[in-house]
Amino acid sequence: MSPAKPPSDIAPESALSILSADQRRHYRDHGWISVEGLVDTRWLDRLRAVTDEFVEMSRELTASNALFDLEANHRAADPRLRRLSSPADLHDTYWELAARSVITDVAVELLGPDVKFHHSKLNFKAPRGGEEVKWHQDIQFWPHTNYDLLTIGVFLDEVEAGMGEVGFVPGSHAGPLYDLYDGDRWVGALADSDLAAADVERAIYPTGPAGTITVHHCRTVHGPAPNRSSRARPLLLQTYAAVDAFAYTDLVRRSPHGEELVRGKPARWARHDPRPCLMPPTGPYRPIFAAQQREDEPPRDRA
Ligand SMILES: O=C(O)CCC(=O)C(=O)O
Repeated sequence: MSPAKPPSDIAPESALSILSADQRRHYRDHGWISVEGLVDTRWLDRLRAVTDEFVEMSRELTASNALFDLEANHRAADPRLRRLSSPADLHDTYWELAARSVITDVAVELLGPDVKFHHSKLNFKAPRGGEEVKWHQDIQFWPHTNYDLLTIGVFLDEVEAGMGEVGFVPGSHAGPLYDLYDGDRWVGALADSDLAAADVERAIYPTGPAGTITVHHCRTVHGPAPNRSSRARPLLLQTYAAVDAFAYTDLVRRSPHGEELVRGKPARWARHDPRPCLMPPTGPYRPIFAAQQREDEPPRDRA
């Protein structure tokens, strides 16, 4: 017999819980939460040191590649990165944060007890104009048999209003999935005509000191804002899945830690949510920024 879905009631918190029952309820009802200063200074120092090394490496590049997604005005003297792709596959420090830290505990408290890592990315949002990410939902980029996936963002530096903080539309995880195609073309963003229906005006934009985390559900509508400040806004994002959510695409199957179990036991049964999911086009991987800015064809992305 196939296992039943775990009850969605909020379990009482234990002495070891990272999140309070109220925070877990907020995530369930609103599809996002933020927790100020959760990641400690020791972690932040390690993460920043490794990140500085990757920024140094990017100086010699003149074009984006599989690891580094560069802004058009990236220069050796003034490195402007949009994204470092799959950091958890590139350095043990990022992987340790994803797999064995307070962040993993948060993923387990919201999805658990059995949880897989899916993928990670580090979005830099460079100062003075660092590129916006348009309104979107994540799951259409990497559809699964159900919707028990979430992404945890860690602020590597303080984020104040105007620094390109991400906005989340409360309750949108329980609403429709939007079409991220424009006609036949995958654009990875909601159509302008859907923005009113998605009520993006109601979005909440969490700010906070370095170490603050945001957690958003894979159906939550979230997006944009360019960085107008004079500081970069490095946001380290890691995505997790309940073990019985199985991917329909092979996006991370070749990445070293893609779909690796981080807590509990693997699943033998896939759990299927009856709600349909939009599929991204097949083809080579292309970063979200390129898709949304229509920098090139062909189409495919991991959000
Ligand atoms: O970095 C950001 O501002 C947004 C990130 C995001 O929504 C994404 O990469 O899916």
